[in-house]
Amino acid sequence: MVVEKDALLEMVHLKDYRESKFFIDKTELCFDLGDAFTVVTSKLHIRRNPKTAACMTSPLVLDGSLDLDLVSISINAIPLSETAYMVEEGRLVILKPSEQFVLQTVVNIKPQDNTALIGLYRSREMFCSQCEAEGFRHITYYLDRPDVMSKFFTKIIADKKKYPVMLSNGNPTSYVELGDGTHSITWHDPFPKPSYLFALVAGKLSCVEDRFVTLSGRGVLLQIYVEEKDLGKCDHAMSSLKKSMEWDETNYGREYDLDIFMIVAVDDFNMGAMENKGLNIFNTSAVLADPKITTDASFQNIEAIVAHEYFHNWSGNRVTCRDWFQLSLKEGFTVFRDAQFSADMNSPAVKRIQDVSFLRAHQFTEDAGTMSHSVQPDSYLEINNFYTVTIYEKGAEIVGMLHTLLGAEHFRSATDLYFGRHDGQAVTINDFVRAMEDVSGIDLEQFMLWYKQAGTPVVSVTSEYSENSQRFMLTFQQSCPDSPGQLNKKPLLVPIRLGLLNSNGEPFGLNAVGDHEIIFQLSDKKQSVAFKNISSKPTPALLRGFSAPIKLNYQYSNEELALLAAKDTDEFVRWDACQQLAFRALREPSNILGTDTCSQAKALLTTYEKLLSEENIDPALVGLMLQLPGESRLHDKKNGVDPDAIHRRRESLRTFLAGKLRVKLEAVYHAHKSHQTYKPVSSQIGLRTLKNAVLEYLMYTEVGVELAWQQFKESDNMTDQSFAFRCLVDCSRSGNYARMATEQFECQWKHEALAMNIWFQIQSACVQKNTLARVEKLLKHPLFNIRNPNKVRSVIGSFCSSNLINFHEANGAGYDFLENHIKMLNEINPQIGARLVVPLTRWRQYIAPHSRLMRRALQRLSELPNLSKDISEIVLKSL
Ligand code: B3K
Ligand code: ZN
Repeated sequence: MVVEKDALLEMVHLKDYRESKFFIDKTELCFDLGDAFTVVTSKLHIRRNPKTAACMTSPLVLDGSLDLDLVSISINAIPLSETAYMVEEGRLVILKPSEQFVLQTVVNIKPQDNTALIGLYRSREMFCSQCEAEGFRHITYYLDRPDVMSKFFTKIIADKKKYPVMLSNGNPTSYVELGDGTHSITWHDPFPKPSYLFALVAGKLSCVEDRFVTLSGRGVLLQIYVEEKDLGKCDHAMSSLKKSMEWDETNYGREYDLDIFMIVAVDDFNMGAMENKGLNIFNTSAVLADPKITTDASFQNIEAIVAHEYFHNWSGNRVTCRDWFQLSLKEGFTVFRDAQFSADMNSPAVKRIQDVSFLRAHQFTEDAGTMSHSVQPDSYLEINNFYTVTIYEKGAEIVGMLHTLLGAEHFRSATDLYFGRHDGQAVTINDFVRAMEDVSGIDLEQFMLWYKQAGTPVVSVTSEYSENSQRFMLTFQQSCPDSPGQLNKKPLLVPIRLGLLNSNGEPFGLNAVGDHEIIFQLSDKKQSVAFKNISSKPTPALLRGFSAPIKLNYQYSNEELALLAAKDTDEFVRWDACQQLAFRALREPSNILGTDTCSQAKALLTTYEKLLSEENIDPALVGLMLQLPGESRLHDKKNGVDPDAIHRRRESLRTFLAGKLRVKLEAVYHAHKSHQTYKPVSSQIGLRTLKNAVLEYLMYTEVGVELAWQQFKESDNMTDQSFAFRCLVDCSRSGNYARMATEQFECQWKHEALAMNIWFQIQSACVQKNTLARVEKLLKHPLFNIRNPNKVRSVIGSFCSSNLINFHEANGAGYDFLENHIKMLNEINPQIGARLVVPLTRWRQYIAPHSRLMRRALQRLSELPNLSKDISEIVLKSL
């Protein structure tokens, strides 16, 4: 890794953490929202931290930014002389602060020019804010760090007609009509909070209301604010919110604490949503739902995000992070909580398989690349680059392992202890794990390495069976590849849930009490476990439920994998056995497909045949098992990746399977058409998942286009309509139908921004030749807007991350395309640019000329003057 000197100087290190020398007990803000600029007056009640009293002479350094135009400054109502303070690189330095004082600053800011969408900005006609992680410093001078917690009073003044609704955290305390066409409102949040949880919204918004009565009988007003045209699309989010509130009471004993809980939907938002205290701000895509424009996946996503942000009220807000190195303390834990919730609301098996699939496709890849970092990183240049799948999803897996090791009961006692012990505090991952230790008595010192060591551990398993002694032994050996800055890693504590099956798929008793499943705790580099009274050679079902985020290798025969796929009690193991068979088939040269020698493809075919005839199996599971590993998983190699060959092989295998299974597939397709009114419930979702998985295969046969076209025309829901649309767009023989579907879709949905995102996204991901030209055209479409992150993700993101065959066109046009758009985003929205540049950073994995051309694009980016911290951290680490 070569990181330039200047960049290194700005790195923030965990080892440098020091307590704040000052506290802010009370924060009084006044926002005067104007068209030309906004005036922010802040009155901070500041006090020295008695613990750091040794530094009595140290100045007060407030975070700020170049966006702040300082108008006036006073201490205890007396204007400050110019020699008493400095403004340096955006920061405000008070040279000789006293023990306790009130600092008042007035700054002007221009939210209308804020395209980075960090701090206070405008989205269409409204004002809104995003402060995590360090956005508050773009609003006013402050100690913008999570361990400085303060009570906020926020007054908002604005034109009454343009901004009838003005919101902030907590409860409204006073409202005044100011007579000159403006009005003001004051909000008070009684819970001390860090600045990253501050929020402000003002605009012409309508709201849907409901009520929730908490376990202890307190009434809470629930409000979802949207544009008037979207009022009919809030029911799903509202019911998800009520379910989340009830679930958190039942499962974690957590009650909501304010009188109001508000959600606001905004169009321009860098991510999904934000858990600001009492005032969650959401991307419209994470709130608005209607069967006609929302897919099953989005319905489930909305439910999960609403829950996630709501759960943060305790895991994140009431108990927050001491510093940003502890980010996974709130994110990993909250993802774990929302996954439990989604499992309870829907199908636990499907949820687990989806999560593992996501982890393998994204986190394992991240961990194998140049941005690999531990769940508690040691350093960062730009904290926004660390809102990663490692911090979130691997972090959640670690909490899941704690749950496995402690058992549900102890785990719950430990979270009770954690919330009770640290309520109102800013704490560390260590504090969380300590609560787990204190309750269970388990020594978790070795376990803590999961937070410290980056990389995906590999566990290789071998077995030995002795017929004479009826003994079966499993030997586990663990290792973890080196990652940037981390060599020679130590063995981890890995919980491995397992069982043994006989040749009929029945379970063996594994111990004296006859348990069919155990959790083997691997803690050494190499360790064995033996089972007695095993009357025939068993097939081990390993890592049930994906009990640890590892790569597990065991030399199964095809027959053993087929047995697991058909018979194991654990759905994850069944699905994973199919994936392994598919990987084997995908490695087979495509020219032997259909001949007698394609033994791997045939093994997969036999398994699929059985699966399609099986009764009493969840259709969703069959749908998932039929899906071959995505192309991106096949790119997941250290070197030698040939995107063209991978694409061709996968297409050939699908053609082969579709040809052989056609009759069955057609029958399944027709049998699973639902005639019920659409509902996003798991029973129906399962049917649609299977039906569409089957349709995808049928596109490789002569009946596909007709079926997809029928489905496109007749469906009454976006899941089926968009799936059929995707099938037609991607299919080489759909001819006029693809064009007609594209036109009809646009004509039908041009007034629905969220539906049009799907339209953009499907076309940009089209695997047919010349898609880049089509993407260039989409960028000129009147509905495309480079300032809107959803649109950028739908077109540029979709092309560069999901359309591997076109992005990696051998002439390098895809790479140049991305480079040019990163340059634009560097000026407009660096955070989004940094997310999008990642595919280029994998250049080492590819064969020539890809690797050279990708690297060249990165090199040119690195030479750009004014390259943002966000993008340069990713680019420089990758070169
Ligand atoms: N906490 C926010 C993410 C903030 C991202 C800042 N770049 C949403 C969430 O995880 O719930
Ligand atoms: Zn979160």
